[in-house]
Amino acid sequence: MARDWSDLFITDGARPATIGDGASLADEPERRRGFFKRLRTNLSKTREALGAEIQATLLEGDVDEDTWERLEEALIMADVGAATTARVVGELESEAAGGAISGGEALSRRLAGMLAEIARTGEDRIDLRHAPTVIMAVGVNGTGKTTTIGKLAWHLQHELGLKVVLGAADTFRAAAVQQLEGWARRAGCEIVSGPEGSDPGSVAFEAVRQGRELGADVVIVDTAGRLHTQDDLMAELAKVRRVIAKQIDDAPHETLLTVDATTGQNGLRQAKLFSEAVPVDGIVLTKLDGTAKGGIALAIAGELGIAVKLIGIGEALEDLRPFDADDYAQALLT
Ligand SMILES: Nc1nc2c(ncn2[C@@H]2O[C@H](COP(=O)(O)OP(=O)(O)OP(=O)(O)O)[C@@H](O)[C@H]2O)c(=O)[nH]1
Ligand SMILES: [Mg+2]
Repeated sequence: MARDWSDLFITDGARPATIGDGASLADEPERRRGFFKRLRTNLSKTREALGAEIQATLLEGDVDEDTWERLEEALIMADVGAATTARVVGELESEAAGGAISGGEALSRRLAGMLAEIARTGEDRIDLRHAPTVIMAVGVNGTGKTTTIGKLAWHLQHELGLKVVLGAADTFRAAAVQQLEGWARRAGCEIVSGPEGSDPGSVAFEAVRQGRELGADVVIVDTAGRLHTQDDLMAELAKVRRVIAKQIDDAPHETLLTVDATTGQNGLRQAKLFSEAVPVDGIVLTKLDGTAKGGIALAIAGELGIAVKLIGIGEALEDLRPFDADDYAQALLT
């Protein structure tokens, strides 16, 4: 069953789980099941791109030369990426040749297992055992950084009982600060901001300073959107990190890159270039609702070895969830 918020975060002990909106912990399995259903619905376009081909292959029963070609095409169509596709199909083919897989159903099961294995790469949790843990959100314009931070803050405060401070280091647009202020009000947490056009590093510095002073558990720093090809702006991210490290040596502890799933292979390129500019610890894959390119999670995990930690399947608070590799693979195929 889907991973829960408490599975995503490493904390140092029991915290009061004060689920908001009057829900109780007993409702949690129901909520998780509900999310899986919605994940499946939201991945329907990707599943159609992938599934029709695979289903046709499976119905035929026999696994032959055609099977591999069709499977390869289907995975590429779903934006799984050339390298990861070649790896998956190559492995399946050799397992089939060795007699380990026979028939469509066994192939489908093995494929689901393999996709889940690829998606489950590296450290897929977020360590919150620092005082405070500093999380920084980076990514291309409009990919969902601010929204993700807002939702994350809400879940940390209300479900894990943690104290959060937000840093509005997107000083590029005044509206960006207002947007984050709205989320801070909703989550009930403090926010640190500076005037429009001020130095993002100094806002980040001040946010971490105040986080320490207030005894916050987590400080989340928002940054302005930037293209992965804008070298000067990418260098600015490294600078913001250095300024944060002046407050806490090993901070930021977690750098999350938001990737818009609808951009497909471009998302892989974004992840590659961002991770060359700053260490990226995890991916937030947003807008999985309504895209046929949902296989991009596999391309990023398979080719770059960066774990997808969170997924967004809509704009509402409950639409952000910890990523679950098994659920994802299952929802892609069946
Ligand atoms: N459908 C859908 N929309 C989303 C999701 N995540 C974010 N959005 C929407 O995407 C739009 C952009 O989100 P923001 O959070 O402002 O993106 P950002 O990366 O902070 O943008 P900049 O600060 O301009 O770089 C908003 O309208 C969000 O509501 C998602 O998972 N699904
Ligand atoms: Mg933003």
